[in-house]
Amino acid sequence: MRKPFVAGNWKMNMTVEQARALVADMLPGLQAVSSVERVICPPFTALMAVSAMLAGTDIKLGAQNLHAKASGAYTGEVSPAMVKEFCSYVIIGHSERRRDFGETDEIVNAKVKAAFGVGLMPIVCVGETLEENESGRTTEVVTRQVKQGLKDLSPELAPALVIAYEPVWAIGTGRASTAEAANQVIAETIRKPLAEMFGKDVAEAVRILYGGSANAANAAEFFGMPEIDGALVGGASLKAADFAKIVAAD
Ligand code: G2H
Repeated sequence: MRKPFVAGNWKMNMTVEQARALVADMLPGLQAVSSVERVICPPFTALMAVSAMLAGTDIKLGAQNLHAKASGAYTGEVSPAMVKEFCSYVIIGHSERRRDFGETDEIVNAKVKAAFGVGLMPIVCVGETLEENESGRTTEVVTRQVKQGLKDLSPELAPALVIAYEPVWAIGTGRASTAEAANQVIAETIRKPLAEMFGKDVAEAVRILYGGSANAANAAEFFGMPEIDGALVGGASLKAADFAKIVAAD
């Protein structure tokens, strides 16, 4: 059985002071649902403050990115070991990073390996754009992202992966995918290639999330689907009551 998983991706929001207030607000609601793995992913600058607030709870911390290299002349970047000082998880290959920062499947692959190298668990994001969706290329694109992004990963590490299926056209638009459509893409273009790469048992162990305008009103529908194990939540994770409701729905 896969443990349900809900992560909040705060993106580039929240100063330290705002982060402290938001976490204080959502903590009681999140602590009430221990059957779900709950992860908060603030910006780097708020990790230390949020980490202190989560100490002694079973709520985990995640970062939104990392650099694949261990150290060196990479101005403005944060290494895997630096992320590991505070976090259990790290989001890798979010579509905003693919689109705005040129992250390729090869870079995603290097980051996934670098994360595992320091004991961080990656939340790997995949998903097709509107144009790819409308031209019938969803299967081809998402399968490629899975196969290239996880290429040559050890089958011993693979069960710890979390994968988020985030159709790009649904992100921040208020226009979520239907639960049925997301379930089908996850089964055919994520779990199936995982089975081909790592075997059926590994494919069955990997948690796969839906992301893209997930909210308190639609979460239960997604979580009712057999292939969907939770959600990666953006906008709605910035509202304490909404995020707690989403967690409670899983
Ligand atoms: C997708 C999601 C979180 P939102 O990016 O990763 O954001 O829920 O705001 O669409």
